[in-house]
Amino acid sequence: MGLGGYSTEKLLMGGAALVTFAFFFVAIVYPSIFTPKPDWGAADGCIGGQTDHADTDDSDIGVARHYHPRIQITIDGNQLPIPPNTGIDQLGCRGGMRWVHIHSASDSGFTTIHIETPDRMNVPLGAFFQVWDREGTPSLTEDRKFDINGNGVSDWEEYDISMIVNGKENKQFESFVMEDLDMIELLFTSK
Ligand SMILES: [Ca+2]
Repeated sequence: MGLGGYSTEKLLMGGAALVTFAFFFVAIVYPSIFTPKPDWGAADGCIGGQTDHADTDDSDIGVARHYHPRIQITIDGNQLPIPPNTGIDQLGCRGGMRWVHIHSASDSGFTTIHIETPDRMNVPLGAFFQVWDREGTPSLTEDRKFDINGNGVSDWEEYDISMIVNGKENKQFESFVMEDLDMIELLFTSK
């Protein structure tokens, strides 16, 4: 039996269709709901070193996850070198390594980013730029802070910026949550 002349089966099918429609509506209108929320604190993590925060004890935290996205940065057609050992034995983490760091770097291809965290975390690309000290003042939004030339001015004021992840254009930029083996290409073109 159904309500108002509709069979129970039709009501159920109608309900299922409505739920499906609602899902796609939300997915299209609010795609950010399905985007992982970045853990910005990941830039402050330190393995095995002395932190500058007396109230934290990061140095004794074990590493539960260790993975390797890769990055290549091009400015006006020229690859930007990333210094080897970025995030290792730096201010605030003497004798240790940031949770996000570089060992060896490539001048002619992708450089491997090492991410080592005590738990499953959503480490955003911007965390690497914080560790690298290539993060300027906020520009268009709070999250738009690339400062690839280290002049303290957000690159969003200075460059047209595009990003390709695993061959596809990506608009998340600093907020992009990196996964193992991601191939991240950042292209900066002077305005
Ligand atoms: Ca800049």
